[in-house]
Amino acid sequence: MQGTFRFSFGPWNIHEGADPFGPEVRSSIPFNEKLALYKKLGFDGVQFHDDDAVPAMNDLTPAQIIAEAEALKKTLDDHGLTAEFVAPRMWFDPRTIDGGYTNNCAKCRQYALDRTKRTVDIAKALGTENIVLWLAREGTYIREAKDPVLATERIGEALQTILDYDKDVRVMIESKPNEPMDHTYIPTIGHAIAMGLMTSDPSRVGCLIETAHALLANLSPSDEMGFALAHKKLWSVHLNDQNGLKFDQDLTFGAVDPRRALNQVRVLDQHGFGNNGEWVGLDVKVMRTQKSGADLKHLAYSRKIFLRLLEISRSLNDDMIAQLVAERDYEELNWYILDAMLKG
Ligand code: XLS
Ligand code: MG
Repeated sequence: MQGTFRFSFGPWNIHEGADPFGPEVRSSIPFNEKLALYKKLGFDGVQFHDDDAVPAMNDLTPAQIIAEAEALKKTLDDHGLTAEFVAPRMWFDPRTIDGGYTNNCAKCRQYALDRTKRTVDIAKALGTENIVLWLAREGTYIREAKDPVLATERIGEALQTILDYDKDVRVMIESKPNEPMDHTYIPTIGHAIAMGLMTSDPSRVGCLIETAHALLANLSPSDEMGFALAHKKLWSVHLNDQNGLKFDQDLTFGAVDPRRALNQVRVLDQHGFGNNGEWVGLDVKVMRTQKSGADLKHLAYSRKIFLRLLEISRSLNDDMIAQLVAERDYEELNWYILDAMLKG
């Protein structure tokens, strides 16, 4: 079996110019100009946060939000682009700094649920049924601040609210163990998949795996993908790279460990990822000091590296691999893979 690959990214992957520790290093690119760049970079899909699509949504009525999203759908059509998913960006709102669905304050939790319903409205208007939940602040800085049982139940109830709100919507949970919180409640993809079981319709709850998030949990991204594929739950990916256990770096795919990247491409390809319309998302950030004019290369090169690794993976001789595995000659298999990569 082989996969079918088309690529997406979010407008946040073309970054504002400010280095958090220093002066502006490049100028910001307006949203509409970003849309015009997608095709040139080889991408057909756009991933959205709700307020990427409708920036002033907190000040608009539900009907106004839908009207703005419908206007954006026309712009996407003009550019020949497809919306892959919409995600509620709740971690910036003052009401959700201690979490949305797991906030200890009932009014704040209600805001989180209402906001998520608006996210679903935006998704529908943009022509997608996919909602991503990166549960950024659903966790704690100190364990005593929340009850973990209640918090888990509240995330389950939020999922149920989304599924009940729209009968076609599908939720992809994006796990991450830390940052911005010290610990989150959905740290790995096993946790994400288990959350679906707390709802009345687990078939509409899947997941999105981000390379860096798996690495921050000290796990193998390709094995995380394999686990989700075996459960038929891998509905999107955020490929990137990460240099050890630190903040979420979102480096160019394969930049730190090309072999680890090869194994992600390989598991996706060998298990038909994309054949049901899944997208390959590249959640990569420009390097902090990269100047204007050179600040799109992380996207183009991440895609190129994926395709180059795909060629290498497909050139590997499966019979030879099977024979080396049967002989338990893992050192020879190691050499075979490394040699292919160094030649490729
Ligand atoms: C975090 C993600 C995030 C989601 C959507 O790593 O990039 O923005 O994918 O909320
Ligand atoms: Mg991500």
